[in-house]
Amino acid sequence: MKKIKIALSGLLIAAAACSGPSVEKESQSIENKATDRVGNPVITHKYTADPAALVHNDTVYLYVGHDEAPPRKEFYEMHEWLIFSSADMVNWEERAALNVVETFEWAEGDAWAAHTIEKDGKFYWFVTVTHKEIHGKAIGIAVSDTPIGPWKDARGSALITNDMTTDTEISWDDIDPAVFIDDDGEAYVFWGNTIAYWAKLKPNMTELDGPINQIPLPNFTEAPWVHKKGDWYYLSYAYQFPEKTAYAMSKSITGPWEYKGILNEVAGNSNTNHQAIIEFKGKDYFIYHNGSIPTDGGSFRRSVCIDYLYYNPDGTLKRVVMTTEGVEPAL
Ligand code: FUB
Repeated sequence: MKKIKIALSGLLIAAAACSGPSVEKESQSIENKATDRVGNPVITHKYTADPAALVHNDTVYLYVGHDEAPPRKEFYEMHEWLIFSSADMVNWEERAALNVVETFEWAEGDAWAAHTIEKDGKFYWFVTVTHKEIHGKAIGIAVSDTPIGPWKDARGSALITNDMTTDTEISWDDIDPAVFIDDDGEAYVFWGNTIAYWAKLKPNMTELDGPINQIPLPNFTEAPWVHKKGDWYYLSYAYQFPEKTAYAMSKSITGPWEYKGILNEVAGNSNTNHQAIIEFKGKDYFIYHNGSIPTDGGSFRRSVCIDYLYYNPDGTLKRVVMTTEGVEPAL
């Protein structure tokens, strides 16, 4: 057991050490002392990927894709999403699953990245799937009265399909929805691969309310996530490939967005990097995935990890330090 811990620690320390520009020492409270705590990955009995987190009633709900990881397959095999919950960011309980083809009649599989958000007492789970009839990936929505279900298809059809975005030849540009509700109650969906898109949502959360817009972001690959802290809006995203996480800031949800640099380095042996950012009980968290479960973890056998996120006084973000220890229980 000890050997496994040392190997895992080495992998993550190596990932952090590759981080190029130095991390400001005073900003990070990584204690350089021996500890037995192995907090990351936070879930170890299943592979989990593409985390999205929702804070509701003093509980954090984590919505993840499930890498099925059949032997020898080196691509994504994902049929369902899973829900975990925690009251302290450390102890996670598996609560429910949502299967693509059982939920969306118009979809044929591929439970890629998703995001759940609450509005007026209903929970909307925006998901990426493969469309049965319209070539390419598509975005659908499941709805529930609780954060864990039961869920049903909110529209009976896709919200966004590949034929609605024609500026790129690829068929997987309509993936990775991230939804944001602004202080005035207006809702927006961000998504994309290669091109970053956004559109306003109608108050019912299940229809677009206006055109599909593009956001110029350097080296945008996928995985947008939008959050707000104080007066600043943050748009983080997967950058280049293999993916780092970069971010931009704006004073308005509709932009313009100013690129601010790298937020997280390549996450060990995973070529994708998919983040969620939340504040919970007074602390800020960066939730992501890597491939660090011994011995088969990797790009298609991913696992969710959690580390702290820190802000500079001017609102910019300090670079994330990925750790083996993870976070302390939130009180
Ligand atoms: O998990 C499948 C895809 O890999 C996601 O949609 C992307 O964000 C990347 O993590």
